[in-house]
Amino acid sequence: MESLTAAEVVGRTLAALGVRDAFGVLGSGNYMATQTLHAAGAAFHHARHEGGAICMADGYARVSGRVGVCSVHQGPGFTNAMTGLTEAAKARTPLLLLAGEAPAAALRSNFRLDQAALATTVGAAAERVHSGASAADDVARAWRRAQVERRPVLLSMPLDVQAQPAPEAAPAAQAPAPHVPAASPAAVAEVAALIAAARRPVIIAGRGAVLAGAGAALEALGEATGAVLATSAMGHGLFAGSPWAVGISGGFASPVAARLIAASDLVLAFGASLTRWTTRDGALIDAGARVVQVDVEPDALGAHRPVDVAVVGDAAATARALLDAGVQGSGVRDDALAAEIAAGSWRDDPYEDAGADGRMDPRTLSIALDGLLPPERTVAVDSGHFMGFPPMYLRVPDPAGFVFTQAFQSIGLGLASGIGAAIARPDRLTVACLGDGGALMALPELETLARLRLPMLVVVYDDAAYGAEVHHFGPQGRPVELVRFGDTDFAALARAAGAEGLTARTVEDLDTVGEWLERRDGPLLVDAKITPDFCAEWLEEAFK
Ligand SMILES: Cc1ncc(C[n+]2csc(CCOP(=O)(O)OP(=O)(O)O)c2C)c(N)n1
Repeated sequence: MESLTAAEVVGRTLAALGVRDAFGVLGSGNYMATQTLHAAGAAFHHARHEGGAICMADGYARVSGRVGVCSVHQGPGFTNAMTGLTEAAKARTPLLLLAGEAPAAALRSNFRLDQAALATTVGAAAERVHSGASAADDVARAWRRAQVERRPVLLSMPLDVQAQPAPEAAPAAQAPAPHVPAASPAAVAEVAALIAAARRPVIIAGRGAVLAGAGAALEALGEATGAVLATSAMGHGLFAGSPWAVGISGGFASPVAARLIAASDLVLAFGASLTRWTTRDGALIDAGARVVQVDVEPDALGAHRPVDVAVVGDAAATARALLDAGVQGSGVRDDALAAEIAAGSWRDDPYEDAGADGRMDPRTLSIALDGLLPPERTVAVDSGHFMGFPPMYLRVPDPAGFVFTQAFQSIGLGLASGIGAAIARPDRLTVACLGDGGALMALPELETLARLRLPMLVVVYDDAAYGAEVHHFGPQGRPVELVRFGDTDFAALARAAGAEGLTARTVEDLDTVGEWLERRDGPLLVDAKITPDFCAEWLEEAFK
């Protein structure tokens, strides 16, 4: 029998667990495990920075529902991945981060660092390959935790352990289906009573509802109660296509959505933590409204605002339990409401175009993109002032069509999470929407995008500034010259990296995107020059 090392068994076990794609940056500490995983059949997508690699695995997991896999070198390879790891932890992405590790006895190794402590500090779980004999089990345990606990798990591989002989991977046990707690009968009865008394209920579904696959159950609950349907920004797309869906609740809510949500007398939050962003600092929840919050995590209940009924339960299982209990509500879903909702999107909302001097109004740009791009799309969005425009104006087919890396509110994660999403869903056009600041922070992955020849669209909302900061401090009368930059030629940067580049100063300039859509033979970056002067209302409100 062929003799294997622990590192090889790690790779083989991951392949046996069904890993099809892995992302990472190779160094000596993760070389053997990754090479073996690749040799056993998984594609390896090499990033140029570990910060990109981890976001690729995160984006991949978000749109595919599979566990994302990222592989990095020990020490600096691992620390480079920290921001993306934190985002994945806060967004509850099931992900395995494979990392080399200095041997336990190498106390003065340059690479030495308490990786497990760092991982757990940011909300990931930490596991280790303990010995050659246990390597296969160690991998299977880390994998299971990622799935069951819906979070990233670091699997550290000490270099000395990697070299130990190890028994061939036993056929790895697939992780059991995650445990889904339903609400208790008492909680169901309490919520049912509130529903019976409500006249204008609204269901607000968040990322927990997306992770629970609760869309159909919540739509059925909406049917039974007459509720208006909304999502948090993180749940965007969950009710796509429903005539009773008003879109996103919070700062991104259209005037019609805001009116209907604020007029509700019962808020049913499923897997949504009702942050200040989702409630528009509380303004979208009427003072007399009753609030029910359903979440699998007890500590999420009431964390951002008081709730009348706090229910520990999975969003889908709890919605089904309510339906099984025969809940009935008296919300009115009539033709007038349907017509108001149908005509109430942001795209229908009139505005005065603020474009000037060869720079577009970001709303006009977004509406043009929505009309141009095929409906089967994945929209990945970075952070910054611009980040409201894509969710407000670009439709998505379902929640897997929307990757919103805002759990940690870091800029610079959007390009790489888009790359991961594009690899996971080649059947859809991925469009990564970035600010110029976030794009420059992610620049190494422009080379990855070009090298992998991904047929992906990158749109840079380029205001030549850290717009969020300009709009934050400018109105306070503070100087903002430190956060305004000279013009960056992103089209030239794209071409230098091996992608196509286009500079767009008007909507007509986007005609080239239409031509590219016909062939999609590689990535296209659009440097969309937008006016730095227009500030989105949601940001203005937030900074007041
Ligand atoms: C990693 C990180 N650094 C700094 C910030 C603070 N920050 C928030 S928005 C922003 C500006 C982003 O600029 P850009 O990407 O151009 O988007 P814009 O705001 O102009 O739309 C900054 C620096 C952050 N959120 N994350």
